[in-house]
Amino acid sequence: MARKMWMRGTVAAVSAVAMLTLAACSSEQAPSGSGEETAAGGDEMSEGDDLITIGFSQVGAESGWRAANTQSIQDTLTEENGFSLSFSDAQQKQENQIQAIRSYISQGVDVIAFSPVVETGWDPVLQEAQSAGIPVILTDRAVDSEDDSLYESFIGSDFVLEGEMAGEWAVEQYDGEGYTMVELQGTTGSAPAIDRKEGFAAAIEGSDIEVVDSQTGNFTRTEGKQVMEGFLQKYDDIDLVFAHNDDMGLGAIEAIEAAGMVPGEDIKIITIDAVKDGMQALADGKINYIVECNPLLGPDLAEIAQKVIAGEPVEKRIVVEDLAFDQEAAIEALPDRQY
Ligand code: GYE
Repeated sequence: MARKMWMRGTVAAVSAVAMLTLAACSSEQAPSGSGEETAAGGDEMSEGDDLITIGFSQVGAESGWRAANTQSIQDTLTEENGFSLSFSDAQQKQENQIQAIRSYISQGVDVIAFSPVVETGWDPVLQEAQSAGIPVILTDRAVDSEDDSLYESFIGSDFVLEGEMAGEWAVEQYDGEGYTMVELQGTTGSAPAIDRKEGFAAAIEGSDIEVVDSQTGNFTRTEGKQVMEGFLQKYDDIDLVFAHNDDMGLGAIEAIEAAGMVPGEDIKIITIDAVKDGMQALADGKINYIVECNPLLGPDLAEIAQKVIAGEPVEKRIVVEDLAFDQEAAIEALPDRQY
């Protein structure tokens, strides 16, 4: 954790470098005669000018994971740590995110960060940010773009690996039983839905687990429940559910119980995230296995933003490491769980 601590003094120094760089840039581009003004402005830098202004466009508030992620970002990008944060919630809509990013560009923030709701369709707005000279940092979800110069860094988990870990455990536990499985997918077109599906499918290939249906529950508890209700009406022999996040798994538990069956026994459940409610359900035996997805991305984002502003090189991809839990491990981990 020491690596992720920073002090006010460091931030002030970093920002001073950034201000000087900016002053240098603007006096280069400014028409002759205006250089003085820039220099004078630099000398009169007030306390507030030390802060790195950052615009963050969040996906939404669809899950426990997202709540923990938002909290981490808001708790870290504080004035105390050298940031002035503008935060917006896109309610799971790409057009809202594009609008938020455009408004951060016109405000002229120092850095834009966002967690892209879906993978595709970002190039035009990222090019606008690039033309305005505003660096972009991606957190949590990736974009599918040919041009990786459009962002500085992408901080987040390896979702294919998460899907593989879930699938490998399913094979270890259930191969040979002729299980019938249904899948609750995350938001259509989002990186975690695409990658987790792919990783899981690859891991169960060659086993006798048969995926009979797969539909989106949009990463929410309500939609996870609705989709599971539909599955239960359609199929009377479901043995296993793979839900792309805890919340949809928790919705599935409600549907299974309402249908008079015992989740975790009659129908086994594997999910991803390992947020508190999911871990509690795992400890209670209602979920059978959870692969973690760490939502605490605030400290890494702060560190990368500071480096980018200071002109220091940053890694293009920062992979967040995830664990996995069975019932026993969940019982052990729960008391100290931060989210
Ligand atoms: O798993 C899910 C959330 O993008 C990793 O989004 C994130 C996913 C997370 O809604 O709960």
